[in-house]
Amino acid sequence: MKTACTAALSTALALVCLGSAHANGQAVAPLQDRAGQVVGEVRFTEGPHGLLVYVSAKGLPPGPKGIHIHQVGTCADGDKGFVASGAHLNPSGKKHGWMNPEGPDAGDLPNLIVHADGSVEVELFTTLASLTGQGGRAALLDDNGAAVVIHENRDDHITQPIGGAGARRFCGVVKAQP
Ligand SMILES: [Cu+2]
Repeated sequence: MKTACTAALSTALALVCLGSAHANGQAVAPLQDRAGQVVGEVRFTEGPHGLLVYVSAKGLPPGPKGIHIHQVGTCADGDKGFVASGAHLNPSGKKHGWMNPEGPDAGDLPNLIVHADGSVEVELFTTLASLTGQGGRAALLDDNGAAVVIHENRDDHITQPIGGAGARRFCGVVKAQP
């Protein structure tokens, strides 16, 4: 993409090229457990109307698990349960929950359903977030970054502040991909 864009910059295609580079932005969040072991990853791809969110992880208890985008880009406090990643990404101050009339907040995502072997692989989509503010959507790569957090329990999509999803089990700092 970068090579094609550089070549196109001197042509009338430059604007088209820049638009498409913007739309194809990517970021990755390597997931770690509380002991700092890498247990999977989350990949974000910017689209014209939202973010594709690819999740791959292992070592989780089977069943539904809440997953959210949290507002601070740190996972350095695994020993304390990743509380430093803060609350959900929520610049517009909405209530938590896809099923909440006053929600959802911009960090909300559907639950993961973990297989009996502890693994999960899924592609999600959110129209509420962006990498750098595209479409006026909440930005992951803002001044304090963002982290993806996978919780211990199911998110009921309505209870405040996190749908009863419980402790923070896995965490990944979102980093822009060149
Ligand atoms: Cu959360």
